[in-house]
Amino acid sequence: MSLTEKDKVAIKELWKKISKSSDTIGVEAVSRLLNVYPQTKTYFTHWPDNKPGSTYLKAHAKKVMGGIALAVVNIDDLTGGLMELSEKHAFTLRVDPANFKLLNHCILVVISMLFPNEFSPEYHVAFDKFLAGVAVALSEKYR
Ligand code: HEG
Repeated sequence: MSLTEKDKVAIKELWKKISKSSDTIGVEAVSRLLNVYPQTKTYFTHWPDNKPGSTYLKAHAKKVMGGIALAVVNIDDLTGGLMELSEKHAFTLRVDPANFKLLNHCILVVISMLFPNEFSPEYHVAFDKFLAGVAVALSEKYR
């Protein structure tokens, strides 16, 4: 499922509108991930606090959204652009790649919640496809 030129334009346009709220999107999405899919909490047991106000959660959310920003920049080569991150998640962090889809879902929910007017059906479809591509790219090094 590759991104069309039209998808790429939509993704970049949407990112331009929402990236200034990147920190908020990240904290909301990661908090939701831990609450809605509590099994994901097993990866963060080394944090003294995993509540939405947690500095650990905030710092992690910032890194995750930095990864999304990196993916937008590397939209023409997600696999190459996210290679290092994929390696890290596969071999150092040992995150089950099924979890990427769970976080993607939370990110979409949060964008629609924070940007009810901007997040059109066209942007929604394109960004959903983009996040699926990010998940595939992050899963690349597992095989
Ligand atoms: Mg991952 C660290 C990006 C999903 C678990 N994640 C990181 C880091 C980045 C990142 C940039 C910092 C890496 C470093 O230290 O160099 N993560 C990232 C993206 C996505 C994602 C872009 C999906 C869009 N991560 C994800 C999911 C889980 C997870 C779904 C588990 C449920 N990530 C994870 C853990 C760490 C990172 C456990 C280390 C956190 C820490 O030590 O505090």
